Amino acid sequence: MNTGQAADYRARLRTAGIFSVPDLYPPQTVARWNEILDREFAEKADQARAYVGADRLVALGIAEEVFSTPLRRAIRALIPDAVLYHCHVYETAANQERSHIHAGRLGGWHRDTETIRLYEPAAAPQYISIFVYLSDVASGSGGFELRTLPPAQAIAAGNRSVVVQGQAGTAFVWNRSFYHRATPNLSPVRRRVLKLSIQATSLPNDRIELPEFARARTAVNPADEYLGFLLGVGRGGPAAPRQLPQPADPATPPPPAADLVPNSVVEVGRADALWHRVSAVKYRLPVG
Ligand SMILES: O=C(O)CCC(=O)C(=O)O
Ligand SMILES: [Fe+2]
Repeated sequence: MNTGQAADYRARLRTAGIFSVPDLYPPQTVARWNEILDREFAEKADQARAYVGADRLVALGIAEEVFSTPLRRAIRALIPDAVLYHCHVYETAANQERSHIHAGRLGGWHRDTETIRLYEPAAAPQYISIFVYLSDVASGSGGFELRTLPPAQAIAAGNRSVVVQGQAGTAFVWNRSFYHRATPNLSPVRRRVLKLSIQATSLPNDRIELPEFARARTAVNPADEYLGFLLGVGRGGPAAPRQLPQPADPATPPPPAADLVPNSVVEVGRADALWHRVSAVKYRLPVG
């Protein structure tokens, strides 16, 4: 394990909450996935939000390429015994004036509920997502936005944020405990994202037992022990204890991180922000 790079990743996720990983995948690899995924999504083009799940990604041979050697190194550096929580590609509708998720309040700004209670500002980030844009995301095309301030401070108008923009293949890692949202996709193109979330094996994980992951586990190449581990093979099983496979090349560093510089500010109404603070107190959430 390259401890310097791991410490750098974690420090970035604790402070700014986000960093990018330049050139994680060759453009031709991303283009090939998209050709395959175009067929998967063709029949779902009328759905406001459409998914291709972990099981399909394994069956289509995409998962094997997604979990490339550099990505495996990055995951091990972030959370050594990581298990997946999300592993899918999703598309969100074009020509929208609102965020595709949690749009009703705070303009879509939220923290992922399951991450809130265990959030500790000084600890290593426990809930992490890795996004790879599979469509080009420019200004107005529904980019992911994250407030670059730790969440112990309640969200307020004028806080700095980053809206991630970039071509298909743009990869970034973010702390799910931070405030974030999807900006409205005003553009005429559906936004396509590969979404992976990871967390330590010991944490509650209601999603890894879903049929999507159960099917992925039966389809994964049994010789690929680390991918099996990520997909939860052996979890809770009575047979062989779940062993974390050793990396073949522990001394090789994971890919370097790069800054994502704040390029926007949070826009929320005063009444919304006040309502949010009050409900945080009511539910004893560590906010405000
Ligand atoms: O689709 C997005 O940009 C944000 C989705 C989101 O809120 C999440 O992944 O937790
Ligand atoms: Fe979220």
